[in-house]
Amino acid sequence: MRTNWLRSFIKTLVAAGLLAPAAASAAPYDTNLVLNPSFENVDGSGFAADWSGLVDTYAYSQNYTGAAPAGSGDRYWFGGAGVSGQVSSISASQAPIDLSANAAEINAGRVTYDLSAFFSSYRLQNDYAVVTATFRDAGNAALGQASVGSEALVASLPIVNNGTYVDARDWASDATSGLVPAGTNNVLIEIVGTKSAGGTVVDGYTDLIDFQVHLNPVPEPGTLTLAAIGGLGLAAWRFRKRRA
Ligand SMILES: [Ca+2]
Ligand SMILES: [Ca+2]
Repeated sequence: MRTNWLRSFIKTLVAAGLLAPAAASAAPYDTNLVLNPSFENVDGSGFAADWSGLVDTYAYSQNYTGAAPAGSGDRYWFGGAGVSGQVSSISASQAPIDLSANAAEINAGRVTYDLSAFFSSYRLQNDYAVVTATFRDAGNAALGQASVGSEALVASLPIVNNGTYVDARDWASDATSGLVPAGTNNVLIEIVGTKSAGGTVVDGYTDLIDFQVHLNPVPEPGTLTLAAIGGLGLAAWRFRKRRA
């Protein structure tokens, strides 16, 4: 009974405009929107929180790679068990980043993104990870995609002696940026790790995944007007000079 009374009271307040119904809050600009982006939040088995699909991580202390990137903590995503003798891929993703409350700025063409991550692999195997951001509309249909990481990137990584292996792979970052497509409602972040036919485990290593959106300023009409006036003045001066 008490709950019913409270519910009708809240309804009355909403109807009277005294209480706004809960609305999605805008995603913050200039901050990493990926949850557990460094895979440091793990359970006792090394499974990364906030990710679904393949959630296995390795510790840098296992010494499978070159030196850890700055600020990368203790762990990274590695890919997981594959199938011996076969090319195989494995993936992880997380709950989509909600940009529905940023729609006005996105549709005005004022929102850009940055996507970056670090990558490495197991020795000379060239297993690799790709991190993808898919821009989706309110019905979750893809409007566009951005990705970092590739087989070519991993193959180009320096080979170093890390004290355990003479042929360990270094880490390197990859980054891309662009305009958030008009109509974007949410962004799905996904990792796909792929291994070649050699080996068994998928060793497409990635860490420090970073996806940010940035709000660009509206051009100031005052500045444009002054520039236009300046340009007109110059044109008039040139015209006079030519006639003189
Ligand atoms: Ca990490
Ligand atoms: Ca492998």
